[in-house]
Amino acid sequence: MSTRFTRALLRLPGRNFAAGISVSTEGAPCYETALAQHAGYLAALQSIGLTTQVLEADERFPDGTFVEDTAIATRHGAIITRPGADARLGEPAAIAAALASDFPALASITAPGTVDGGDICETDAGVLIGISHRTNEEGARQLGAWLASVGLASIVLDIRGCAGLLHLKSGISYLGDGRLAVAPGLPDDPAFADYELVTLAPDESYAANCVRINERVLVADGYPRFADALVRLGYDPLPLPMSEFRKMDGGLSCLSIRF
Ligand code: CIR
Repeated sequence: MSTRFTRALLRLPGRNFAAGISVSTEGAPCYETALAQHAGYLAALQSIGLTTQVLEADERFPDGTFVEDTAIATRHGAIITRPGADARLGEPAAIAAALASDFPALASITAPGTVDGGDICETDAGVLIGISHRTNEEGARQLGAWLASVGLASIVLDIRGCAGLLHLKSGISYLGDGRLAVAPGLPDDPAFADYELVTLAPDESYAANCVRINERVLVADGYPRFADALVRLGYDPLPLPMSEFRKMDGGLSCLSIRF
């Protein structure tokens, strides 16, 4: 199952976290609050029973805490990405080193392909790949070929026309049980046809980036209608404060690589 995990890899935010890429108009994040929120996120993963590894911050990469963009770990192996933002191209090296013992046959995306892990959504049926302003068609092609080689079907969606959506998973998350949480305004793509959609209210769309891990669903704190909807569907949401990461266009899934 694509929602069962035993381990997670994280990286601490650095002191220059606020120098990362952001189009948010919510102001600069506070480093100390970001650290505290990151610690809460780590504790949540540990409370679910995951074994965690936390890398030190590397101030060459202010966005380095968003580790999800640098590698895609699937139930059939892992691949190192080539991030679509030039400033982030150096991030995967440390992640590859950290994952090497768990994934001895690590593959990688090569130039001119670009892929951000945030554009990749694994479900029980396969993998959704978003073409975005970070993940290009060549990156999606390389990734699809690698996924096929490890036995995973994939389907590509173009989200470049979706205003305000940095990554595919900024707007959708797999909840397990054939269900996707979906932000309103996403195109009615045939890729979603086989899923039951749980559509969020427009003013709660940030919470569409949630993470099902075993019996829990990590959700951003402060989005009560979505949390209630999850409870009604039988899920056990675990709300976490995310304000400082949201200011840097990041969500819950970005802060870890789960496998
Ligand atoms: C960036 O723009 O690359 C970072 N500031 C945010 C990355 C968020 N990652 C994600 O949604 N997977």
